Amino acid sequence: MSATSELQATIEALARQGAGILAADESGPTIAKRFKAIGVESTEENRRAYRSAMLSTPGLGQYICGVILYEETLGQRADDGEPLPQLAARQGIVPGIKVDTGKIPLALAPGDEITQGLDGLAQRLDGYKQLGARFAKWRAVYNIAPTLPGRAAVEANAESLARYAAICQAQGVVPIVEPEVLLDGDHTIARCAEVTQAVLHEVFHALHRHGVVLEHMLLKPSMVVPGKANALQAGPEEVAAQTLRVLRRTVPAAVPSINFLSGGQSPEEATANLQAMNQMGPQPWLLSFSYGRALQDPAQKAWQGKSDHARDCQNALLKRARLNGAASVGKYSEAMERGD
Ligand code: 5MM
Repeated sequence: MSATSELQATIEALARQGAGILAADESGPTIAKRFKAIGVESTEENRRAYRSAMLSTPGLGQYICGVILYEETLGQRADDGEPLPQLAARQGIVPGIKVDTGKIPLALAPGDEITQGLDGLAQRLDGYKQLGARFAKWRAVYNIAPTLPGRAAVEANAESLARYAAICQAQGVVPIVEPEVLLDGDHTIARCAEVTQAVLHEVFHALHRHGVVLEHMLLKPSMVVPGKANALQAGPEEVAAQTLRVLRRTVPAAVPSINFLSGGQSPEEATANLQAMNQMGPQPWLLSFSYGRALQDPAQKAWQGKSDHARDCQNALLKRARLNGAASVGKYSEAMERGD
């Protein structure tokens, strides 16, 4: 198959109405933090057991079209020996892989960060493809403060995102481009809108410079929200209106699907915000989810590291997947929270 046909087939599977992406690509330190919160030690076996339980959830493929895995998970197996990427694919869930290697401080730009991982990326993608990965993800992070993010950080991260996306497409791997504007701080929603708009402008300029085919990529942005330390928080209608205004100004209609990250919103908030956006009339792109915490938090609380809680863990995950699937087509209502 040519790289173009591979990209087309993968994008069709990922831009599926009523479904979204499960972000299960927590790196070592992040999954250790999540496990610590439920009193579980982050051993390789615990990580395998948990991620295997999630991917074995009966019926998950109805609402989840793709899963972003961490490198370790790509090589792990379910209890019956089936490789986890194969288990996902059998459920109708396309396996993907986080390919950035994390962020570091941007030199000479205090408070700004840059994401690494471009060296040897083409070769790594070859290996990941052999293990079943068909799409990839790279996350750039932007802190908001009165003077942040600086121009250099906005430009450098856009350039890295675009180079990553171009390398992926050359290898027949669909890139998810994830510019995350963090919600830490006491800034207003207007300031978040200003920063998000500047970031997305720069990202799409860079994608154009590098010849990235917009039809064969997904965007994973943060929603436009006030800083979490701001006393004036925003409801779903305001979040939806502000987010859509920024997206309509910056994201070309050729991008098939926008899959939001949850960024620290509660599971219910993330679902309600997505629902509000999908209620605001037709948009040029699908508006769906690629949540990590907003899908997994209730599942982790139910699991508690105990194998006899695997079914509760799966039920909790399936519930959030189903509700977000409904929100991605504007059919979620708060009353659905009370169902099983
Ligand atoms: C699942 O978390 C992902 C990995 O984070 P680290 O590399 O920091 O360990 C993260 O990239 C995730 O895909 C996105 O931030 C979306 O997750 P949330 O929890 O924000 O929805």
